[in-house]
Amino acid sequence: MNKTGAEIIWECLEREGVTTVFGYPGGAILPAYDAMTRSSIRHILVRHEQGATHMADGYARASGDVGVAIATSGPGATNMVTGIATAMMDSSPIVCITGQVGSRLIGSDAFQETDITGVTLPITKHNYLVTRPEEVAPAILEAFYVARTGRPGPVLVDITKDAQQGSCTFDPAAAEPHPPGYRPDLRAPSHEYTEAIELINRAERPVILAGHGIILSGAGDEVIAFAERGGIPMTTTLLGIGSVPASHPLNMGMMGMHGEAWVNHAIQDADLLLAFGMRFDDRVTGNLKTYAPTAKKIHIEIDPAEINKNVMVDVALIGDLRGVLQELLPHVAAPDRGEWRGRIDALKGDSAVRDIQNLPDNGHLYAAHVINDIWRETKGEAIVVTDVGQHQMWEAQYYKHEAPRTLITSGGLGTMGFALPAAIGTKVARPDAEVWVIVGDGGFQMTMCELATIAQERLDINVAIINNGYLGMVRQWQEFFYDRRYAATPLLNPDFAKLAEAFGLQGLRVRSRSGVVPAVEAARTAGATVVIDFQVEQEDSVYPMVPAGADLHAMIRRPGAIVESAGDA
Ligand SMILES: Cc1cc2nc3c(=O)[nH]c(=O)nc-3n(C[C@H](O)[C@H](O)[C@H](O)COP(=O)(O)OP(=O)(O)OC[C@H]3O[C@@H](n4cnc5c(N)ncnc54)[C@H](O)[C@@H]3O)c2cc1C
Ligand SMILES: Cc1ncc(C[n+]2csc(CCOP(=O)(O)OP(=O)(O)O)c2C)c(N)n1
Ligand SMILES: [Mg+2]
Repeated sequence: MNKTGAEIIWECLEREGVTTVFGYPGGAILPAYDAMTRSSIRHILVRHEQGATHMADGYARASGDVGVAIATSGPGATNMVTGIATAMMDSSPIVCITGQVGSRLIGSDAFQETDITGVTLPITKHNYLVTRPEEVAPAILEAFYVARTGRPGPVLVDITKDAQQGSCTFDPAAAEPHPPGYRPDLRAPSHEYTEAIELINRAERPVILAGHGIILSGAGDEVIAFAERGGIPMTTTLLGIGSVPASHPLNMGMMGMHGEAWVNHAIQDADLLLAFGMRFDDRVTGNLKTYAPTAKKIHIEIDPAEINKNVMVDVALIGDLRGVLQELLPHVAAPDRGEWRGRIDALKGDSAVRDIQNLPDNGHLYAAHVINDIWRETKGEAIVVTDVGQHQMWEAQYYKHEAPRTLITSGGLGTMGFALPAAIGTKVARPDAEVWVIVGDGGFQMTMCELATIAQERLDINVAIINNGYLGMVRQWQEFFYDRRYAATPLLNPDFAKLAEAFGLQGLRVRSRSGVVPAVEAARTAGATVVIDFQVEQEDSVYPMVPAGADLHAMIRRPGAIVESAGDA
């Protein structure tokens, strides 16, 4: 059947099961927008193309499906760059479709021409420049295949205006994806399995490092079975939070720069690290020279490029985590590792049961209180989308996630401005879920224009602004490492509650601890978006903290233990 390139775009999206796209129109993508009027797909008009990419990313992280963002050429496409890089760093599957100037104008500095495939080459898993209508279907179908298979990631398809306007016969069957040289299904040789099993069964002090790959692979049950069988304690990365329930007795909490103190000590004392779908980020390892010095390391990972990249490992099992664990599981022995777990418990001391809510109200409102209250009120069942900074770390410490895909956060790129748009994508993917945004006063102002998108789409999202009057995480570094010279970190903020009202949304302001629960309840029952401005302690810091590049066990501890999150080991 004869169709225009523009029509083929929507046919292919429908074929891939896409129901919603996030986008912003402009000249070079106009033919596609015109054809959209004949498609069943819902289009959400964003207020900035960065927002579209974070929405697609949030959609992907919340659902496990591919998220889709659309923009015009030039500034529309370049506005997507931060969102694409964010998705790339965190292995999130999105497809971005951009309009491009007419193929005969390419290279002429035409109006709104940017070489976006050149710009995004290092931050996409793959990208395509499509100049003919015949290439539209193969490129889009292949883009989805590449985005979702193997290690997921962002793929960009740049389509010239004439390729959208021209027609060709459309045969989806002929357009089946065959990317040359792409091998998402590599497997480790069997001797690596034998060596892994020997190391596992011999280990006296093993620790499982539970990463984002568990969520991407859907391997939570296998990881729990593995841990329970071997009596092996687990710790999660930031992006691994939710991969195994926070309440599982073998789950020790988060590792790394702002992880639990006892976890970092356990890693440094371990004789075996089992890295499950995690990539040894520098926030996780600290100084590589002194990282887990006594531990053998087994890395289970889908992307061979990650093996021996940061940490040299003894055994590497390449493949999809779930499949690899299913093969290993029957061979995992169950020696008594009670002594090892007891040693870790001793490191926790009283702090493991400390309950910040029961500390006397000293007139100060701490971010930790707000987040802990949100956790209690939502019974840990909400999907929380965080921005980047101190509030992000406090969320990781104080909101206990029980299920995968319930914490959505930018880990690798640490993109401020991520939360609000990513929450929109999350809510669209999971309309029945309760969605909370936890965002700093700084990051909120980077993408707060998307409140208009929320209003236009009548979405019900709860927004908690942790307003400390500072670019808090940077202020903390200035406090610790730059003699408290607060260069360019104090913020003069707008009235966030009034701002929400200007968008037609409800705004609340909370300054005291007693005001937290009523505001949270009001937001939960409003049936529409409520923005709460929580005015918290301005100069609080996140503890413990491993200074960048320091040894993992060399943590800075809270001077006076008021609301410390980790142990006093
Ligand atoms: C302010 C700030 C502070 C931070 N502090 C910390 C901290 O204290 N602790 C911490 O942990 N992080 C912290 N982070 C986050 C950190 O930067 C990294 O993003 C995070 O550690 C990465 O976690 P990950 O390796 O599990 O996930 P990813 O980076 O997403 O890596 C996942 C890995 O799994 C692999 N994979 C994907 N699919 C599969 C599959 N099917 N099977 C097998 N493998 C698969 C991928 O190839 C990849 O190597 C911080 C970030 C910020 C912004
Ligand atoms: C786009 C972007 N610019 C700069 C930074 C560097 N940075 C990391 S945390 C932070 C401060 C965040 O402040 P705020 O949003 O108020 O959150 P808080 O730390 O106060 O909770 C900054 C500037 C970043 N991560 N992202
Ligand atoms: Mg702040």
